[in-house]
Amino acid sequence: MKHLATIIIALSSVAFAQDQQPVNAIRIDQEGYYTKAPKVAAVVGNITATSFAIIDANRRDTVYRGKLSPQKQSSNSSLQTKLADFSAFQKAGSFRLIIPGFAPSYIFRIAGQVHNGSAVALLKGFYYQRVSMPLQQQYAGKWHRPAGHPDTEVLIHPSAATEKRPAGTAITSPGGWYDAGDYNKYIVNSGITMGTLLSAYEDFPQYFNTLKTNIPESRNNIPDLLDEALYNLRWMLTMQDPNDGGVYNKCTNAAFDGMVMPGVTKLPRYVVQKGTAATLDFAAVMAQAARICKPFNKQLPGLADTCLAAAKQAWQWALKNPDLVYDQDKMNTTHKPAVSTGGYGDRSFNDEWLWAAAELLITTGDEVYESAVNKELNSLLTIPSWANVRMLGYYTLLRKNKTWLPRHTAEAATLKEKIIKLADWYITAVGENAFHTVMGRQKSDFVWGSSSVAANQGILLINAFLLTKDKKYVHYALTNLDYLLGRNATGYSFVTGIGAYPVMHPHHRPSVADGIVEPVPGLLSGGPNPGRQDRCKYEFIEPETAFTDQDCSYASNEIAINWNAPAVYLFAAIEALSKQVGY
Ligand code: 9MR
Ligand code: 9MR
Repeated sequence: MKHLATIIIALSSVAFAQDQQPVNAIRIDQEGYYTKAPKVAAVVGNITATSFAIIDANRRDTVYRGKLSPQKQSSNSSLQTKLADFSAFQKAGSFRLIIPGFAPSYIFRIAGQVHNGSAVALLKGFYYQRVSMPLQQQYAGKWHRPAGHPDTEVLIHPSAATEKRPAGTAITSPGGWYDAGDYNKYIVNSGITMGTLLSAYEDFPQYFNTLKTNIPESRNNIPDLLDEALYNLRWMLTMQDPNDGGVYNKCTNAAFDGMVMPGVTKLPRYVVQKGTAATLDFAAVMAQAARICKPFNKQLPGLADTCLAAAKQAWQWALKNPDLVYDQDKMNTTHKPAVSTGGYGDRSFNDEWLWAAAELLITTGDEVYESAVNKELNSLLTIPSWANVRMLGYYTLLRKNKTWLPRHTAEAATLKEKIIKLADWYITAVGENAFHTVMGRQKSDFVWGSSSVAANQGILLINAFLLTKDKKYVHYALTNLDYLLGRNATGYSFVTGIGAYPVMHPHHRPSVADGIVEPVPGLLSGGPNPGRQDRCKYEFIEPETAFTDQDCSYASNEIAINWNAPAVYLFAAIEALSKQVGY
């Protein structure tokens, strides 16, 4: 304890002792911990200390002492850690964690609803991605900016030409969200993003009915989450060719814009080739949106019907074009201009069929969609990604509904069992994990957009909770929220604007070009990706450490709507459930 005493004395001086290295070795959830939830921190290094203490951030007295875990070897890097479990300390306030030989942790809060701030920020992140309207200061604060691309004159690319819409025809396709750090709009990626956000609403309507994000629509008697989603939904509707129901893969520049503010460049915008994945994802989103918009018919006259008609028309097109891959390289051999923006070139569509059929079935109750659902009930379960949306369909089938559940009790039971089994598989290794997170179950968790892997694992666990009411699943989901906010091998909070040490230089054109020190807030950085496809300089290259907070790093430090959406779901779900599970 002598060490501890020395540190406490050091803390009372103005600055922390300079010789305590390394800084930020104590990895905490930088936003904080719920008063009565499990609370864990990890300290990285070769650690001789065996104990830790929590001190009050203001009074600087010791309020809790605990024992560190034995040293752990991470299976995702050469890092070693010890864990500090202070779950038993259940007092609200502001604290630091101290360990002899290390600089004190950042200040963290212990409180109820401690993650409401980040849940709101992550949803607000979508507002900052809006394409065709000015972001006014009263909503956007210092990140206010003029409208980006108007997209009121978008050309039919030769790859998308039809008799009624020959190449060069101008259509209008305004609005929507920029996909990521780039300025293009992709239907496939909008699909999973919208499905995830709309599912968050369907699973936690009460929470979202009162959640405000200070957007221009905040007073219109529609939940802000839906208002935000509608901004993109209305764009998506423009991406369907009304003549045949097919959906264009994307609305895009021919090549990526430079690192400039949106709308500065005036280069032509195109819609390119229709595709099966895009059209089925579109059908799924429109079908789900139709049933969600229905009760808002007064505020949104006719929109539910429009969505449902669009979904059905898309489904019909897909039946006639069941295997149309978007192969950009191949397309570029026959059509000009060549297009080099994001491909999202999915090649297998069984999962999109299941998802679209499931959403259409639940919304309409129409048996024509049933066989397509039944065919796909026995597939392997995996957490979703832009190229694999099957799980979204499964979640929907099991969500409280009058259409499928009551008539398929046996199938539902099997599906439920499989989801729980997968959730259980994810949680079995947390005890050995060096950061005490579900994330990192496998090295392959660390891919391009690994932060969304963590968030989607969290969603799986939340669904396991919804199906079983077993609180342990929420506790485990929370470990991945902690991961995203700093209890990880990099030490960063991956959400811009949240925590003491958040990413500051995401590959996000507005954040690079706006001249403001802080990046646009509420955006989730992609996270460690040992693929390092951007060839920036990385100081660390192991699976869980291959991350660099530089704006050149689109492979580890871009932001994207399909990463923010599962984070919105995870953070909002845990906030929404926090009372029920006793946090
Ligand atoms: O900014 C682009 C980012 O959104 C993409 O994820 C990434 C991979 O497709 O490409 C980025 O654009 C880079 C381009 O591929 C190569 N020249 C530099 C561009 C900006 O860094
Ligand atoms: O998220 C996508 C990732 O799974 C792919 O490996 C990568 C390369 O094709 O592209 C990512 O998506 C990018 C898209 O192509 C363009 N906008 C930015 C997206 C995030 O980096």
